[in-house]
Amino acid sequence: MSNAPYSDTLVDRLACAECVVVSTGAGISAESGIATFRDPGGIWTQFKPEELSNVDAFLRNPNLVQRWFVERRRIADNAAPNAGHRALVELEAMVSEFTVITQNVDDLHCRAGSKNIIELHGNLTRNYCIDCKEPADIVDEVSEDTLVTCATCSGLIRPDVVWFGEMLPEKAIVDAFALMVNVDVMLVVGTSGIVRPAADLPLSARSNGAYVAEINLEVSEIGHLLDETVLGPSGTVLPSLVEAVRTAKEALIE
Ligand code: BV8
Ligand code: ZN
Repeated sequence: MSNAPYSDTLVDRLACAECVVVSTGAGISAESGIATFRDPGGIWTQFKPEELSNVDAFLRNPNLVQRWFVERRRIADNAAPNAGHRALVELEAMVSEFTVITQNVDDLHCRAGSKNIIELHGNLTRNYCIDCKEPADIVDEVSEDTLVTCATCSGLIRPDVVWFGEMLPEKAIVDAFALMVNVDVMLVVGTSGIVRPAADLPLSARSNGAYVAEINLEVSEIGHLLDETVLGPSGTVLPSLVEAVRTAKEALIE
């Protein structure tokens, strides 16, 4: 057994897998400098989800929520994909059926070059009008005494992200659960496993016979229900794991 933080089983299962799914949360972007939600200093520790990421909060104080999302998009735009995001691009090239399912709204998987992405909670780079649903251009600045409104109907502009209490995009959640039927190996990277229905996906995969391993700094809320917890930062663990899978795949061919 090497001194790697992951098991030989995980490497072998990934090397032989036809269908691999990687589900990611805020933790995979932490090493890009984007604060997570629930870690000390995380986004929510400054605000409560009910304060900002829900429709009532937005209608109650649209300027605050618009300013908060413009700030979060600025942070995401100034961040770069890290070695963890890039390792998933390499893994995608090695596996016949590969999908990243992300809870993140920072667009970093797309910018890293991942091709097959399901965005469960939307994307900060898109905005729309709450009344006519027209897509709206992003704005770089919202001052305290203005509101960003729709050029077509003057409705309020909101980010295209899923707020608490809102349904996830229908196609995203249907496609995600459909993948859980035949997935061979699922990696769950950098998520506390608290937010549903995203946290139900790995459990569904496991009940269908997949090998499910999480990569996290600690055991998540669902870690005890998975096959393996790999402890370590995803920006270090993922590149090492993908290299080990590449070596194992080469050995299979020899
Ligand atoms: C819905 C976009 C249904 C906005 C977000 C049961 C079923 C259905 C719903 C519910 C349910 N129980 C409760 C609910 C309600 C709610 C929910 O889940 N609440 C939680 C808090 C209990 N769910 C919803 O409201 C969902 N809607 O299901 O509607 C419905 C039914 C009928 C009618 C109407 C509706 C919508 C949920 C989506 C909310 N939107 N984001 C925004 O960004 O502002 S959620 C938000 O949290 C982000 O998307 C984020 O990704 C997500 C989850 O957090 P994590 O990604 O896990 O991040 P976190 O900080 O928590 O954890 C980071 C982890 O990384 C940690 O474990 C840490 O150890 C690790 N880490 C840190 N650094 C590293 C690392 N790991 C590796 N390497 C590192 N370097
Ligand atoms: Zn409009």
